[in-house]
Parts: sequence; structure tokens; C-alpha cells
Amino acid sequence: MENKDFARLLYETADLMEIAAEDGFRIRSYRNGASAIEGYPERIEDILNDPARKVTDVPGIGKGLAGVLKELLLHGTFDVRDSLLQRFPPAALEFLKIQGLGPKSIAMLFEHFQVQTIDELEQLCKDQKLRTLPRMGAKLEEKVLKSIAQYKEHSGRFLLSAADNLARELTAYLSGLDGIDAITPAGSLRRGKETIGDLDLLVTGPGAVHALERVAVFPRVHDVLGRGQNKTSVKVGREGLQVDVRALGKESFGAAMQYFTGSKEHNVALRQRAIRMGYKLSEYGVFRIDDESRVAGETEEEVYNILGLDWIPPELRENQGEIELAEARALPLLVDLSQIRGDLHMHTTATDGRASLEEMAEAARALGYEYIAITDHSKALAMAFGLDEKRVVDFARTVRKINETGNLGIRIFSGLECDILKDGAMDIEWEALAELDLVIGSVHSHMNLEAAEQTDRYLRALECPHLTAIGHPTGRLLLHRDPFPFDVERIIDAAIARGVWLEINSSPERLDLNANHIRMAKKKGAKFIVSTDAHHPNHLHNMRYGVLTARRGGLSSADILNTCRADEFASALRSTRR
Ligand code: DGT
Ligand code: CA
Ligand code: CA
Ligand code: ZN
Repeated sequence: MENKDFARLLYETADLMEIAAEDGFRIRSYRNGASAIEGYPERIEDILNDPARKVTDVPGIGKGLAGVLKELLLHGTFDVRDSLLQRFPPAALEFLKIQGLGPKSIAMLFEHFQVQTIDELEQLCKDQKLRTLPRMGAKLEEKVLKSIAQYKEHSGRFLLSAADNLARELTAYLSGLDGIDAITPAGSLRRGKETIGDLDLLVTGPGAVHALERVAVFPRVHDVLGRGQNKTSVKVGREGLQVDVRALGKESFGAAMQYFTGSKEHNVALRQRAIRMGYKLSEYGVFRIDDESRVAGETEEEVYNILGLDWIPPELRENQGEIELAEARALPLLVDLSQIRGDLHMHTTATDGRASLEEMAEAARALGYEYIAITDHSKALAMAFGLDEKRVVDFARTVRKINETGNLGIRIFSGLECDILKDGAMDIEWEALAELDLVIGSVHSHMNLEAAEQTDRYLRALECPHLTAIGHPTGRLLLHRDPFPFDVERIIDAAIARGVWLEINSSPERLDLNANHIRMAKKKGAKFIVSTDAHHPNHLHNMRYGVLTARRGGLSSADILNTCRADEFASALRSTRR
């Protein structure tokens, strides 16, 4: 179990206790414990498994919680939580995810309306019955309805990183078997989509059918949904991510890869094209309609080529014009992870990062990067101990000295993730910003402004002559928070006019800009950076998700500044200064 899993279960239980109106002191101790675990640099599981260690040495964890953590590790749940869950309808945990409803309001809903499900809650709002309860009104009903709609859209979907990690885990687990030629992710994971409904894995080789049996007994499988001759479906882990594993024959491997990679929309368009050309396309191959003879199927290239198309990279297969480009031999040459030479957005212990500048630099050097920019937060993020003007200027000087010594073996650019304040002013005086190599301007507050006001806010920020790039431009948190409203096209135009670059934030919770915005911005001539926003050396690996997103947006290395060599990048930085 990861620390964040422990923390989530404790937070949830604290909320359940609050619904049950239990003792406030106990509730607080659960929340404090959860927060301590979330921020703890070591894995709690490792401490629990080490007989020489005591988990009560972790600040915030007393004897009571220590017992809970042990129970959690053994059973995935614990008594207090189970008995609370039994007192409430099964949907209680879902209710907690609806915005606008705290534990106290949920307790009231249970008491007055005996609501059991999210659908019933939705109906209550539509019937305008919520407002009959104290301190609830029409505004809240509206908010709850909106949040329910979002919840329904998100539920049952997972972050790309969750599916990617599971795919790696399963691949390692199965690759020990004899007779496996290849294990390949298909579906939305192969297309690099930002969220995943279920994970599709394709297995080939004489041992493939055996792999289907082994998947069903994978230790983290919770539920076997179905076992057929060529397919096993299971649910894995506490969150129940579904995995479909298919065994494929060699002669139809390419056709099956093509079919199960999708998207559905891309496949529909491709099938229609095949029919117009006198072919039938299926997961078994490409066949002539007149005599049913097979003309392709072993490789994907074959399938696309017989249809008069160049092979299309999976990230583009969304029926957004890629088939026309493939026909015209005009597909873009997409950027590759290996072309990224530096990471330009990361935090250190100076603010809310978990590692020092030196540790981040070393991790980046180990990845083969030529340079990084350190971009800690600015003072508006007081919670994160953001930098004020003096610390900004000192930091810029420190970095100049570090680079002169060359001791770190990697070039450092001094940067800042500067908050864009509510009125569009920069959080840090221009004079101090002028000392830095690079400034990423980000919105972290007041995301509920009207679209027009939010647009003006960005327009004013873009007037700052020291702004290099806009960070995570739409502010979305996947499966959690929608983008805040503003005129994206107008801001892209303004950024291009001012020579400000757009960030593709690679954090799997963000992937912001998204592929559609990237495609639009590229057509207009925008320039991009792909960066991780790392708060820990491990996060530097998230670059691959940002690169996938860039590829989905059709970007080549020439569109992305951090594919440049260090000296080219430095002169590009200087040219952004107005
Ligand atoms: P997801 O799982 O919602 O993130 O999206 P996908 O694209 O992985 O969709 P999924 O798992 O339902 O199906 C995998 C691929 O199979 C899909 O991208 C295209 C292909 N496929 C084509 N036609 C159909 C169909 O009629 N039903 C299903 N289930 N899959 C189809
Ligand atoms: Ca899928
Ligand atoms: Ca599937
Ligand atoms: Zn940020």
C-alpha cells in the first residue's frame, strides 16, 4: 500500500465519523494522522514491515492509529471503518465526493430523506427538496447537480498513470511464463489518452492462453469478471480497475492490435474506407469482399498500407483528420521522449518540493538531461513558503554561481513558478523577475471567476515582459476539477503575439494543455514546453505522459523548446525578453 492509500482511507473514515457525529477529538486525530502520512518521505508500509522500526515514531501517529495501520496493511480495511460503513447506505462514500456536501449535510440527508443512492440525491435536487432543509438553498441544489454530473462522468475512469503502472506490473508478472512473444497494451492506454476506462492487454505466443489463466490468479485481482477461450477480464486493486487480456494468433496480430487500439471513431472511419475500396476490415485481418481472400493482418503497417495509408501513430487515432493526413503522406513526425533534453518546471525543499536542488539536478542528470530549470513557488502560495523578491534575487545569484563551478554536471536555469494574482498582476515585482532565466506564470487561486474576468487576468499577465511560459494553462485536475472557464483561443493568440510559450504539464493529474488545445495552438504557430512540475525526483519520470499528450496534439520536436540543446535553449530564452 502506498502512503496516499493509507491517507485516503483515514480521511474517508474521519468523514464517516463526522457523519455519525462522533467525538471531534478522535476525528481530528484521524485527519492529522492522514495528513502526516501523506507528507511522510518514507513508505509507511516499509516501516510497518520492519520489526526494528516503530510506526509510532512517525509524528502524528499514536498507538490507536498504529493499530489501524497494521489492520489496514493486513486486511485492506479496519474494524472502525467497517462498522461505520454498515451504519450508512453503501453510497455514503460516493456522497462524500459530491462538492457542496460536507459530512454534516450528508447526515441530514440520511436522516430526513433516507437517500440511498446518488440517483436519489439527484432527484431530490431536481424536485427542489434540498432547500427545505436548514442552511440549504437553490444555489446548493444547483451546485450539487453540477457535481453529480461531473461525478458520473468521472466515475469508473482512471488516470493514465494508474493504467500505465498496472500494465507494467502485469507485463512483468506474465513475462516470466514460457512461450510469451509479446505483451502489448492496446486501447486508450496505447493512444495515451488522459484517462482510461479499462486496460486492454494483448498477448501473443504459444503460451498466450496460459497467460489468461495466470492473470486470473494475479495477487491483486479482486474479481474475475469473465473467462473465455481467448479473453480474461478481471478487476484489480481496491479501486477495481478492469483489465481485459486477450490472447492473439500470430497471423492476425496486426489486425487485432489495430482493432483493439481504437479509437472506436477511428476504426469506424477506417472500416468505411475499407468497404469503399472493396475490403472488409476486422480484428482478424483485411479480406477482399469478392472472394473473401485475406490480404493483410500480420502487422499494423500492412493493414494501413493496403488501405492506401501510411501507418498512423496510435496517439493520433481519434478520427480528427489523421486518416486524411495519412492518405496525403503528410502525417507529422511526432516528438519522441528521447528528444527531450531538459525539464523546465520543478520544485525543491525551498518551497513545497521534497528534494533539494542538488538532488533534483542529480536525478535529472541520471535521466540524461542536459539542463533543468528550478521553478519554485512565489510568495502568494504562503502555505508552500513561496519565494518573495529577496529570495528570488538570491536564488538567481546562487544559480549563477552553481553554473560557474559546473559541479553538478548539468546546467541549471534559475526559474520561478510565479503566481498570477486575481487581477492578473504578477506576484513578484518585475525588477526581481528580471534576474531570473525563466518565469512560468500560473494561476493557483480564484478559479471561480467568470470567463471574461479570467481572460482579462491572463491578458494582463501576458503584458509582463519577463513571462516565459504559461503553466498548466486551464487549471484542470483530471477526474477532480474541470478547467476554469476562459477564452482559450484568445489567450493562445495573445501568447503567440507576445512570444510566450505554452506549457504541457506532464503531471498525470493535469496533462494541461490537452491534445485539442495543443492542436489548435500549433496551427496558430504557438511554441511549447513539456515539463513535469516535479515535487520529487521520481516525478521526473512523468515526462513520458507529457510527451504522449504532445504527440496526441500532433507536435514535432521543432514545436517544443526543451528539445533544443542547452546553448540554443539559452538563446531562445534571451529572445523572449522584451
Ligand atoms: P476506454 O477503455 O474507455 O478508456 O477506451 P478504449 O478506447 O480503450 O475502449 P474499449 O476498452 O471499450 O475498447 C478497446 C478498443 O476496442 C477500442 O478503442 C476500439 C475497439 N473496438 C472497436 N469496436 C468496438 C466495439 O464495438 N466494442 C468494443 N468494446 N470495442 C471496440
Ligand atoms: Ca480500454
Ligand atoms: Ca476493454
Ligand atoms: Zn502550479
